[in-house]
Amino acid sequence: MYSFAFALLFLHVPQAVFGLPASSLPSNDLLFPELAAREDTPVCIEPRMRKEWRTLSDPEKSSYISAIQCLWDLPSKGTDRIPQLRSRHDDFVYSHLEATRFGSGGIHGVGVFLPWHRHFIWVYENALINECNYTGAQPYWDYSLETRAAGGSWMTSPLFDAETGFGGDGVRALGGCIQDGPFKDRKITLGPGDKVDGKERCIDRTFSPTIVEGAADWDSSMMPLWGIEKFEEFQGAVEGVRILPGGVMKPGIHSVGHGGVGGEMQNVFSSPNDPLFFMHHAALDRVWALWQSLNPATRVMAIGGPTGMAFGAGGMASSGKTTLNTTVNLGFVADEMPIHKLMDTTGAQGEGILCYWYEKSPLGEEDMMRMRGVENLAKMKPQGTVVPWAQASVAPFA
Ligand SMILES: [Cu+2]
Repeated sequence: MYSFAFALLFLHVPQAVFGLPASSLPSNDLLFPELAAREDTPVCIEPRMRKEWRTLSDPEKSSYISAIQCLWDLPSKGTDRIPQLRSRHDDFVYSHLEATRFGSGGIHGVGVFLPWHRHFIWVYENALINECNYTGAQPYWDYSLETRAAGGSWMTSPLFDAETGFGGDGVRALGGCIQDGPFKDRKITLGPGDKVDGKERCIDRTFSPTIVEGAADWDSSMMPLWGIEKFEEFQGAVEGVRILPGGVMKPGIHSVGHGGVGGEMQNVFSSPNDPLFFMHHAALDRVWALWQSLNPATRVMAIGGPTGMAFGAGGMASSGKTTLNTTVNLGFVADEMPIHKLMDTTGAQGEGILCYWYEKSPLGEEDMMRMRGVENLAKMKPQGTVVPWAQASVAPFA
């Protein structure tokens, strides 16, 4: 059936349809139009385009930051349940904090890790748009741009700009509190740990600038991800810490974001207190979406991993197996959602509810990976064994 949605999406990507080489595509084109342009797409006509932070104009950056401030200034919708919640932003922090508690199986090191955070970002993005009049999409962060190989560095990242970004490092002598940028005067109360005691503190950061080298560069860190075929193996590679032959630790990119920023971002429970959390998890979600797009037939609906983690004397024990019918629970900020509805960012498969895609990063290496083909990418599979993030959180790259 040639649906209206199908036709509209084709209008968005004429160059791709007529087979011009990828290099002639303007940067705002859909990278993988075939994913978005399936004719069975029921509701996703115009996917939100999530862009890399540095491709936003200054007014776009400032409108995103203002929308976050708005969530912080809006009242909580959950005070009937949790009287300590002080703002709408707190509602999201609490959602993550509560879901991280192991009594519910947790959301890290388990099969719901990627879909849970995907839904979380989606609901947060919806709140920015629907409750704070934000007209853009959730931006993402391409960590590979901060590596030497890409001519960048952590410390000069535009993400940390005091005027147009999220502000920079904390000052250790001042309790690690951030001293510049739009959030320097924000007081947070949820956490640390899963504490909900209403005690005020600052947003703190403790940068580990070297973390991106050897952990987020395109050639040695990102390329080996694409050829992994099994979902659990892919999740482990992005979420956990890889132990290479000889004992060298290579953090997955989930650890790069949390460990590189440090401070509140290192807090497994309350890290969404730092707005960089959402840039970071959009980055991770994009990597998952790119991985899915390389072999949509098998990867878009691929899920697995344990449903819960329990810490015991013998380390971690897992229980159950995550399936497409396992639900993702964000507490009071969203309806409970079966995973199958969250697998396809363009909503076409699995009765999907999502509708967004990621615009190409300025790095431009995605085209290269695309051209190599999955068979060739599979030869680059990563080395070593993986320790899940929840377990590795006792290590420096939590
Ligand atoms: Cu998390």
